Amino acid sequence: MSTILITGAAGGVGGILRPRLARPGRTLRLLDLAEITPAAGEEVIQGSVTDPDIMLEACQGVDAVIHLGGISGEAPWERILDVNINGTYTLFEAARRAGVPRVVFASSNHAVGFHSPDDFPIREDVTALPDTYYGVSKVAGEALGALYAKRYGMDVISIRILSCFPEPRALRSLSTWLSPDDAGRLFEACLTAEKPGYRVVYGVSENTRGGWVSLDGARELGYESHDDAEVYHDKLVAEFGPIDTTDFAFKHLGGPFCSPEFDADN
Ligand code: 15L
Repeated sequence: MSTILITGAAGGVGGILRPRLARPGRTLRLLDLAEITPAAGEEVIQGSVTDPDIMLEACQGVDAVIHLGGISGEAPWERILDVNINGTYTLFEAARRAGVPRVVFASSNHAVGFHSPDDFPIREDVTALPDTYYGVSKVAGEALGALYAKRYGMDVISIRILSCFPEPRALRSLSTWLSPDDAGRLFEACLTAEKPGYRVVYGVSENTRGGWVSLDGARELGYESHDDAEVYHDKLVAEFGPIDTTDFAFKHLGGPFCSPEFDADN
């Protein structure tokens, strides 16, 4: 019997993971500001990751937390600071106080988004080069994870997710797509790997046009990709035109997030 708390469960990645992490005898406790209709094996807490009382209640009796909660793109600094950085601190502190042994943190490629193709495949231990305030919040979340792992002995895995959507959405995602089923396999590996300690891994499928980031860390945890964005190649080229690797989207790992014009409205 195990209970897994998923914060931000009403979001895109939450919706992808819920059916894929459901198991007999496992409870998925779903937390979000938005209303969620629970399926079998699920329970719901409506509230904010920034609320210490709600987070402490949500962490009671939990075997692992998947922390997806927060703003999933660029936003004004004050909002990023409150929701993503303070919210992630609040989650880790509540998990520690409730004795939760493991946290899987949804970090992002945008924590290291300014690395360029010269650095490909980007390794798990590269210098943080965030491309946005959002990316800074993911660096901060990874740092909090390291602190809580080393100081309090929690197992913490930060997954630098590339592009996790039902289907690849742009030419860049032919290289960066994390398919829904591969996401399920990766998060399950992070939940079940024995004594991982503190780890940083990348979350991406084994795409034909991939190789932008290392998959060594994820594979060490038992992840195996079965999917490849290439099956969407013709559809995307028909929609967006031929791939031009001199385009800005291909200059850095973080793609459009690296543009000085990229802001909260993008
Ligand atoms: C992310 O971190 C975002 O949450 C997601 O919406 C995508 O923009 C993704 O990165 C990406 O880089 O494709």
